[in-house]
Amino acid sequence: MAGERGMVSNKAGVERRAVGETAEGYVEALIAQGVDCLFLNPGTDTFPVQEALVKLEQAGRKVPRTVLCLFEVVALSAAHGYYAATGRPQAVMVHVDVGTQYLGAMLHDAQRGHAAVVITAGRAPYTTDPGERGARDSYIHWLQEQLDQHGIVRNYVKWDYELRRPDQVGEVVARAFQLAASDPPGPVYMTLPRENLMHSLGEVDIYQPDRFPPSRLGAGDPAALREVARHLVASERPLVSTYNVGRSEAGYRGLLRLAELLALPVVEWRNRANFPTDNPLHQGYDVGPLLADADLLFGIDHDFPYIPTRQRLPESTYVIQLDVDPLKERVPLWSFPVDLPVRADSGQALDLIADYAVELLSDDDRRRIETRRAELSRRHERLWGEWDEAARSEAGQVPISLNWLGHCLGELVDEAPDCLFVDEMVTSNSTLWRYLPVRRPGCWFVSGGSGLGWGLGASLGIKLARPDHPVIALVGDGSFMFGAPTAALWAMQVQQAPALVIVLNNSCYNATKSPLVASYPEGYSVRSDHFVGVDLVPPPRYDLLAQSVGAAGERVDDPAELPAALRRGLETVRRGQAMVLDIQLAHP
Ligand SMILES: Cc1ncc(C[n+]2csc(CCOP(=O)(O)OP(=O)(O)O)c2C)c(N)n1
Ligand SMILES: [Mg+2]
Repeated sequence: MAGERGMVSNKAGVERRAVGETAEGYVEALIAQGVDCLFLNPGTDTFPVQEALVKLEQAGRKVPRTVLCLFEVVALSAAHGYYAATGRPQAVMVHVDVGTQYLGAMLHDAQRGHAAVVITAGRAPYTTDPGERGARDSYIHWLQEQLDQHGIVRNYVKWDYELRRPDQVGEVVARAFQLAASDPPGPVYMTLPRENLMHSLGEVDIYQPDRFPPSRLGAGDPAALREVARHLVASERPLVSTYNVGRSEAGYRGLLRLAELLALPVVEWRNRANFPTDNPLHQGYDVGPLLADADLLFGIDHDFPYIPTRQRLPESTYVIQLDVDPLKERVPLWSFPVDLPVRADSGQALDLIADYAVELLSDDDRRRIETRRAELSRRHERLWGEWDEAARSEAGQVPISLNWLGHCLGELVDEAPDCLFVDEMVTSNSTLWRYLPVRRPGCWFVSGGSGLGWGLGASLGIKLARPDHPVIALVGDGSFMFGAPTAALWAMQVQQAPALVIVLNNSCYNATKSPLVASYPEGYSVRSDHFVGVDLVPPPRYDLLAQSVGAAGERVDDPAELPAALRRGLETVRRGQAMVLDIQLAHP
């Protein structure tokens, strides 16, 4: 039956397609999964797939767009960003063990950031039989075979598999996507030995994604949700602490409805756009002051609802954790007391909790809630007022103050509310959050892990996913360099997926310096004002680096020039050119 397309297989949920080699089957399986982008760094193991992409495209198939990434960090962070912006997993393809190694810290970010990504790597050919297509034909094929290539990533991925038989390709790819996207989402890894990729198949079974969908957590146990509602209604001094509720639009809207219904104060550590910053119930970014007095802590999609060595949870505070993974099963020690852990998709659970709460509210409850609403509103006004004043008083400061930068960025967003933000600001984050408004879901993206180098690639992926929105990356100078900027900016230019990259240039690894100062305030480094291993001095010329790949680059050191420079940056990316604005901040 070879030669016909879209034939019925003898297996349920499976369609048979005519293909030449297995590599074509792999591409057909990606097409069936609706993959838009293949983020690729190639090798002598991936060319059968590269050939298949061209062959199928010439046959009129709509194949995934190949995004050549000159460093694997860019490939994986871009796929992560794409998933974060769309909820749709993309494919990453890298070269055997060495390409896998270079995924490095981005794999940690995909794991901790719950990013569904399907990573494939080549695998050294098995055979030396000259009659076998794809067999070993270069010295590297001995060097790049490892005892356990998958062991490099097994700590971080949800599932891994080697394509053992060519005819499995459709089944294995479908399972990879299904498992990656199932709750809680995360990366998966598979290897494709070259002989298998170059094996003549004739036809391949393509598993239809609607018959093999990811499993979803849903709203969770209704009895537990009722219990949450009961505690929230009864609480005198509740506190919501969230990190990630805004990973879905429904989560953002669900929290907004519940918080407004019950006048719940919301403190966020902004991993996503979680809660509108102009809502009077938004209580800023420091959980400490309200936690000290809270009778109820409601953690929602939070990996660290407070830091026990810095912020004290009162003994009597009742703790609820509503989360896709409430006990953090892949974190070896996570010993926050949680009286009521609820495993649920907040995007569905919060609305139900609000429904239950409406049924429970008495007139007395409503009066108490209105008093709380007024108090929280006053606190909100005070916080935002203080921040605004700080920024204005530092307007003329040279080097440029973070508060002033935040203020100017905030004004830019007022003029361009369609901007999407990628945040790898490290120690500048909680200062700049004060000024950067969130007014709608889905406008803010953070890696969710601690592997630096994510921001530039993620910006590329988000821009590819949402071409109509300007993407602004806010990155520390150290983080900028970790992100393989030449590779990332080059890809933005080549793919016409530009971002405005704002480098928070304090010429320092402040995150490494500040704990040293705090822990050794009278130490040798402080007393001699001599610190090793933290200064990026003299700083590289990030603006010139951008220009070397055709992106624009500008250095900004005059605070009065800042608003105009930011506007030029936005205009530049709107015209289609990536741009780096290197903002000169004080050296900490
Ligand atoms: C891949 C990786 N290497 C090293 C670190 C350790 N680290 C954490 S923060 C930091 C410095 C970040 O510098 P920068 O981006 O300039 O932000 P700043 O600390 O100045 O705010 C380093 C090196 C890390 N998190 N990830
Ligand atoms: Mg820095």
